[in-house]
Amino acid sequence: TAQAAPPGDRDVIANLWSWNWNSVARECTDHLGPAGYGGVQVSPPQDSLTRGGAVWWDVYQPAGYTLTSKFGNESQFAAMVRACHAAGVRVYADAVINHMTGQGSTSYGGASFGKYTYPGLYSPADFHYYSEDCGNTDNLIHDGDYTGSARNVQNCELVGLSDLETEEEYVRGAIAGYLNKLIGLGVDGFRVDAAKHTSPADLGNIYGRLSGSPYIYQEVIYGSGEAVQPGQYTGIGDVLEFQYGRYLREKFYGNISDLRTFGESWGGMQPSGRSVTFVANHDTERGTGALSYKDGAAYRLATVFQLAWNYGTPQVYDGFTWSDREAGPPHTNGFVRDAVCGSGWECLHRDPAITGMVGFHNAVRGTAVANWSAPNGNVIAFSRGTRGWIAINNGTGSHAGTFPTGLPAGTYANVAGSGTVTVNGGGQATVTVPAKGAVAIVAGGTTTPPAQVPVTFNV
Ligand code: LAG
Ligand code: CA
Repeated sequence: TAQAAPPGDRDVIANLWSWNWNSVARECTDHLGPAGYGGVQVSPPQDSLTRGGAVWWDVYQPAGYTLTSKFGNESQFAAMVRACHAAGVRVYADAVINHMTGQGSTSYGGASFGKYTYPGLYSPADFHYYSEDCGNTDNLIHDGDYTGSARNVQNCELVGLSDLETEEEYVRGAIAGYLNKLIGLGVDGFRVDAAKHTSPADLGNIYGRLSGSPYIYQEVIYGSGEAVQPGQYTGIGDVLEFQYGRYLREKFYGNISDLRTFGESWGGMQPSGRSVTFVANHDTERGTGALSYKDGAAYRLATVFQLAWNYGTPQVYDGFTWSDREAGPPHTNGFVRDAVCGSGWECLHRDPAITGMVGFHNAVRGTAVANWSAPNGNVIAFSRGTRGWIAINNGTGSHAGTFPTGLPAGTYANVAGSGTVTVNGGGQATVTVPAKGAVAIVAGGTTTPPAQVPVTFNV
């Protein structure tokens, strides 16, 4: 199969991580479609180890490829895909295909298994452990392997998870069979989990067996000087751009005026057309290198910037709120309960500033950044061609100023906040940008401010 292009005119992906299928379906219909999101990423749909709801990470330990999981069953999954499609939202599934579960014996779907033995699917000969392709005697990936050995990063076990021998014909066929089953249910593409731990040759072979032309974006975490690099995977699909969120954290805690040249020229970043960007994901929000909902207004503002900037395919993250890094989402007997925004769930994607900026992003597609100005380190403003203009203030006090907007004279609604902006005959606007806030306008956009919707964002 040819490499699929990133999604078309509505390309923003909501990452509804750990949401159950019924809730994703409801969200597509009621919020994602109406707001202009073009896709939704859903959690791993295959059966997995269960730890009875205590942890979130059991779903990254596949027990088989049937579709009863902590998020619902196959018919709920299929109904979700139909609901999202009816709302104009494509569905991308988190594909855990590098490994199988490395522990336990009980799954959500009621399968019984042991390490290296998953009845009816894989037996010991299907794992690197038995082929002795890993260079470490304990069969684990060690920290030092990342800079030294692509072989070990790809053939040893990631945190002790049973590493599939993806060079093998049977394994490639079984993985492709699973992904094709999802495609048969209407899935439009995949976030490939732990792609760094499977060689591009093996993944390329597997992708070549897929029906249709799914959109594929791969998790290859960039590390300076490492043996496995994201650029080794951009010939077979897109990549999740990990440097993007690292830099945004640095600049939103420093000077956002540094962002003037932000993009491919920055260390470790991939070409815009091959990158899926995110301010946070489920791993980075539990680490220290990226912003998360716990950063409050700076996190929201970084997401506003992401949707305005001309780089990559933006993904907006939304998981559940937490204090224990390992704790699972609200559940009953391990099965995830319906998501309730403002009560255990983050729901940044519903924030009016964010939905307004999804509309902005869609409206300015294909235009370059112009009319840059940065009156101080905390305030930036720029246009996207002559289609949209935004001012962002990361400071703790409001900022008043006059800016070139590139837009025709008129009165525009502020899609990133409230009120209106008047552009004069010379294309200039005099605005007050609120502290930790933004003012954004779109050519041809309504001149009537949108009704104020209750803010559901949880800070
Ligand atoms: C990923 N990308 O490469 C996911 O984004 C990441 O969240 C996954 O790790 C990882 N790959 C495997 O799919 C998560 C947790 C780990 C957890 C793992 C498997 O961050 O902590 O490991 O999922 O469930 C857990 C225990 C380990 C144990 C391991 C195997 O935390 O201590 O060794 O299970 O039993
Ligand atoms: Ca591997």
